Amino acid sequence: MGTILVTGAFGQIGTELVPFLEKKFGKEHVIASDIRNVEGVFPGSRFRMLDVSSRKDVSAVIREEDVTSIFHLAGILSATGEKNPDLAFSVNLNGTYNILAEARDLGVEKVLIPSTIGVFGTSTPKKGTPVETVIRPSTMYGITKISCELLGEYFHSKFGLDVRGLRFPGIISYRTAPTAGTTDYSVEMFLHAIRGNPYSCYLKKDTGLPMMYMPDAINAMVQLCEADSARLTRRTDYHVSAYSLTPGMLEEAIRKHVPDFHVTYAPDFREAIAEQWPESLDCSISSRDWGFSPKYGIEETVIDMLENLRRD
Ligand code: AKB
Repeated sequence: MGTILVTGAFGQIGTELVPFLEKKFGKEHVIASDIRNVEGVFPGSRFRMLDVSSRKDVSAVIREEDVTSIFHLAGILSATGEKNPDLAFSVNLNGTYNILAEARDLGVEKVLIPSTIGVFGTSTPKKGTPVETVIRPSTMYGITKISCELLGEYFHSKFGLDVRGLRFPGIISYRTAPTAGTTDYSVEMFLHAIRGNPYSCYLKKDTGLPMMYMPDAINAMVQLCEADSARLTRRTDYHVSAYSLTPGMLEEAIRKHVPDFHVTYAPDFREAIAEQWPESLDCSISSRDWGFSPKYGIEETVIDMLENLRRD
């Protein structure tokens, strides 16, 4: 068993992936890293500060910690990317290049890079969007993430680096609230409901997006990582998603359990981002190649979210 490096460990996915990997492989085999340290999030874990946009720092961490696989989660999401495109370009594109190039040079065995539905644009078919389709993103997030997918394929075909990746939809989770994306409304809605507050949603009531619950997202990443390479017909763009959700559908599903919950709709700039993305994804290639099979539907997600938020 080697050493797994997780970049962007304090983000929405990282805060759940790190403990999952530690439980599966042992704390001594996992290194959480992020640009800043947040005390108390990973008690007793191995941690390194890491700015992925510095190639020197990426190289030092991989060498000094004898890293054998990398979950490269560090990235700037869609909403922040539109506010600060320079930062998105530097972290997403330069950061990913640094990870791939140092992984190649230092003999890392495997690199997993999450991508996103943000790679799609308005000319992409909206429903049951296939993996191979028109891809013309117009956000800095989308432009950098499709470039990262292509970089991953390049490092695989040219240098034999084992790079894998999946296109995530919006992810619903209760441990760490996301704060930088377009799909964050879903988690915000739960947090307001549980606190007994009304919620003002920044998307329209009927804007549909593909979504999934965090345990399915974590399982998907680990499953893809462990899949037999010979069975993989794609490299960096496997689709994963569990359902198509609008804010109105989520409001209704939550109201079944929190009858007084009230939502108003005041779309802002994130509505324009969401309107460029698909409503649902075709995930059949992921199911066929490595057994992707999400467990949580909308109702199961809502019940589990409310249970965990109430307990916490
Ligand atoms: C975002 O909204 O930016 C992310 C994503 C779908 O990639 N959650």
